[in-house]
Amino acid sequence: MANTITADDIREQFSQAMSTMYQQEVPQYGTLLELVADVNLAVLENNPRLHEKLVNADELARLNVERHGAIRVGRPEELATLRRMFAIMGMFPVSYYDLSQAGVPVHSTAFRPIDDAALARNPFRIFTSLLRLELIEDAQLRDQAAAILQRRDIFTPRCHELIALHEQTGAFTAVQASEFVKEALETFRWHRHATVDALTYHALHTEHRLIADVVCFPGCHINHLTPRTLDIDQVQALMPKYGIEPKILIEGPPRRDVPILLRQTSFKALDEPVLFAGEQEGTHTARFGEIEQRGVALTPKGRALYDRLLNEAGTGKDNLTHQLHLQEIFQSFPDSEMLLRRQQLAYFRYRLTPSGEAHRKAIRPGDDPQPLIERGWVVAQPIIYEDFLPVSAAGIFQSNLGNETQQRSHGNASKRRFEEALGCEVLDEFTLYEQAEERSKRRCGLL
Ligand code: OOG
Ligand code: NI
Repeated sequence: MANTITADDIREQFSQAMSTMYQQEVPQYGTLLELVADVNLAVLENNPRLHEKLVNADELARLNVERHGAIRVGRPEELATLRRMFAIMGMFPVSYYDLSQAGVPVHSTAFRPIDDAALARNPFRIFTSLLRLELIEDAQLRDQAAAILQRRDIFTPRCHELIALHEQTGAFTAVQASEFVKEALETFRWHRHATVDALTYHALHTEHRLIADVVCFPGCHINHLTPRTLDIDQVQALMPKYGIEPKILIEGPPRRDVPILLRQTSFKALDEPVLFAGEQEGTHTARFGEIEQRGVALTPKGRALYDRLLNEAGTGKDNLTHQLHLQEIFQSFPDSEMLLRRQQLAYFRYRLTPSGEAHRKAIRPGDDPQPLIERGWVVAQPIIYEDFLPVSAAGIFQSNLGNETQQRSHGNASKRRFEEALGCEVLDEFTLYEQAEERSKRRCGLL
């Protein structure tokens, strides 16, 4: 079909529509976008080499575009329908995150593009959490929450139809795709009208703020969007000047020469007016804005080292002290691309240079890439981390739940139950990075 459009096109349209909607809904998010754009511009002005690198990688135009968002749902069927919806946009569930260990009664996955070309086109991801009603201890409240959730449909009737249509035909025309994006957007829209009365809201809220957020509204409102910054420390420092209150700590690894994994921070969720059933007025605090800065994806060995050092560092009371402390602890994490590669701590994408192409015949499968890199035949570029970090995610959740750390360590991660709800297994992130590295090595004749 000539007028068929691709999953990548649909994801691109969808992420733009989400951004526009969220800027209208949460004006402070628009301010955050301005701040991020200002800082990115300043970084590029001071760093012509980085500027050139981004131009060469075709990344400049999309620099200030959102990289991820997050939603929370209440019922297994909702999660399963989201899986089908996101598949149409080329987004698939990767990794399982158990947040219950951090006192947050959800478990999660991230829907994201998985192949190299799709990631390069638009890496937009949605961190998606499913409420674990079984962690509500009060049986009566648990049943009540389940009954409330049972009554809602977070998808429009037309959205259901379009998902089914795409599953039958395998494609959308441009017109169908636009209609699909418009209908899908409704699922993530904010609703000022709660579905419950103030009493029910407060009962659920007292059990856990997150439970009230998931259960008491007719949709699964997008709770934040996250653009990419080139200097997260700078954005964090400037937030107050822009009238934005940052969360206390930047999550993730410290600033380094070679960035690893993911650093994130956010502004605190805003108090927003709501109307409960019976027209009683109140407020609800759930929605915020976040920024991220990504680095190289780590191998299981690198990740184990990261987890160990992060655990050793603990958390701090203020960001500056925390970052200095992290930097000290992370001195034992090698900070050059060469060492990360040689010690197999991180994943890289290999490419032949023109002189490498000219000597292709001299390259044998199994050759050590290092001498070839030194000879200028091969270049190795870090593979960017595309996933999330459970400790960081817990920190983001908690900063928006009033910093309360209600320990609720049931510890029993239920990956299997999550996958049953989802309707498929989640993909393994390490396998995806390893395959990307192997593909690139094979193209060079190194494998
Ligand atoms: C999700 C929090 C986690 C991240 O970037 O780690 C997250 C939520 O608050 O629903 O978005
Ligand atoms: Ni996030």
